[in-house]
Formats: sequence, structure tokens, C-alpha cells
Amino acid sequence: MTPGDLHDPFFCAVTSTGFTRARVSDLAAGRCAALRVRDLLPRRMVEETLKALEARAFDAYGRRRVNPPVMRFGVGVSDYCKDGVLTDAYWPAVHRHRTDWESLGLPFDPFEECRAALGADWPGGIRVGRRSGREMGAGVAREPNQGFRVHFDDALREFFCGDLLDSTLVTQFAFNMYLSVPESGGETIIWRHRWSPADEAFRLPGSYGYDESVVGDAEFIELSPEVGEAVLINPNFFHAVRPSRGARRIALGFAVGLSVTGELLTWG
Ligand SMILES: O=C(O)CCC(=O)C(=O)O
Ligand SMILES: [Fe+2]
Repeated sequence: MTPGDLHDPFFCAVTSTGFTRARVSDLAAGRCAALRVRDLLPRRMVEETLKALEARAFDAYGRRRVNPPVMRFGVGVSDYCKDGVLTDAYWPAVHRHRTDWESLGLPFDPFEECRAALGADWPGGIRVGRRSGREMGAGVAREPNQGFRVHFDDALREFFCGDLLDSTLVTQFAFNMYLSVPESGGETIIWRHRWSPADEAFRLPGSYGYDESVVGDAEFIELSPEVGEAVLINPNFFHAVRPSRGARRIALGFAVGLSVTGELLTWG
């Protein structure tokens, strides 16, 4: 056996019928790297949300930092981080985001539905996180048709000047629920590699991403999500989305922190 054949049994994606307390605990404890739940919401809600979004123009994430471009409907904190602090411009953007989502006229709030399904069995409950008492954005519809570069997500390092939310997080997950998936490509890849200072040599200048050689020959998981499927990953592992062809790749996404209070706190 060569070192490349060695497999970490805890580095796996687990498919489950729901986000049970046991499965979410496994992800938090490092006993798996991703949880997959098919048909998280009723199909009718998935279709109605997609139909409403298809009628609207998406914005791009900051094009200097996010290239190739990723389209979005809603706001994400990553566009509002300067020198490790959340900028004040985030709050009016969250307000616009609420107005935009309300203007879709959906008879339900898709982010609230996702939170309810994700937190249904979690003893500490789930809610949108707050910063200085103000409620954060609920999440964002993201469309990375040309992929996401290799990156990791960790609010602790991105917002290094203190807690992003009003309480300290002990771990962080990334939630995605897929509304539309392409015929080919669009796979989510997760590598068994976490950031270390030496990785900064691979950072693409001005970008959120890294050159793919940063992950070396680390073992990886490849996921091809289905419409209606929700995936919760440990985003401290480097991950990427492959470019796609065919239908739009649209997912509702938000970050989820496990707070020292035991609550799941989300933000977009
Ligand atoms: O779209 C995906 O599958 C993953 C996107 C991503 O990078 C994240 O949710 O942190
Ligand atoms: Fe990510």
C-alpha cells in the first residue's frame, strides 16, 4: 500500500434521512466531513422558489475577489469584510436583501424552512445569528456555474478581530440546498486538508481562492448534489465546485455556527 491509498474512515460523506442530533453531532465532532439529506423540503417549495428566482436578475459577488464570477440573489458577509471586520455597509445590504426576497411573493420563507428542517432535532435549537443585537442576513441563493475555486470558510480567520456573532462559535458548517443542478459538472469536492500558514503561498492574489496544488495529494470526496438535496459540510476542509454545463446550478446557502450556548446560529 502506498501512502496515497491510505483512507481516513472519518473523512466521509454520510447520507441520512434527516439532520438528526446524532448526525449533526458526528459532523461537529469530526466523525464525518459532510452530511447529505435528500428532499429536505417538499418538492413544491423547491420548485416554487426556483421559479421565482428564475424570473429575477442575480448580482455577482465582488468581481475582483470572486473570479470566475459567482452570481447571487441576496447578500453574503464575504463581500463586507475589511481587515478582519464586518463593514457597516453590510446592514443596508441585508435590508435590501430582505426587501428583494419578500418581493418574490413566496407564501413561505425558504431560508426559514431550511433552518427548521436543519434544526428540527437539535437540542439547542436554531436561529439566525445576531451581531450587536442585529439579525444577520438569512442566506443567499448562489449560482457558481463556472465553479468555486479551492477555498475554505472559517469566520474565525476571516473576521479575525473578534467574534462575528454575539456569541462564540465552537465550530462552523456550510449549508446548501440545491434548487437546480446542471446535467454535467458542478460537483462539490472536499479535500482532507485544512488551512495551515504555509498554504498562503498558494493564495491567488486578491482572490478568495487558492491554486489547486495547495491540496497536494490529499484524499477527497466528490459530491454531485441532486435537486432538493441539502448538504452540510465542514467548510474548514478546503473545497471547490467544478464548472458546469447545462442547467443553472443554484443553491440556497448559509453558514451555520455551533455556539458555546449549544444553539445553531446561521448567517449569510
Ligand atoms: O455550492 C456548493 O456545493 C458549495 C459552495 C461553498 O463553497 C460553500 O457552501 O461553502
Ligand atoms: Fe465554501
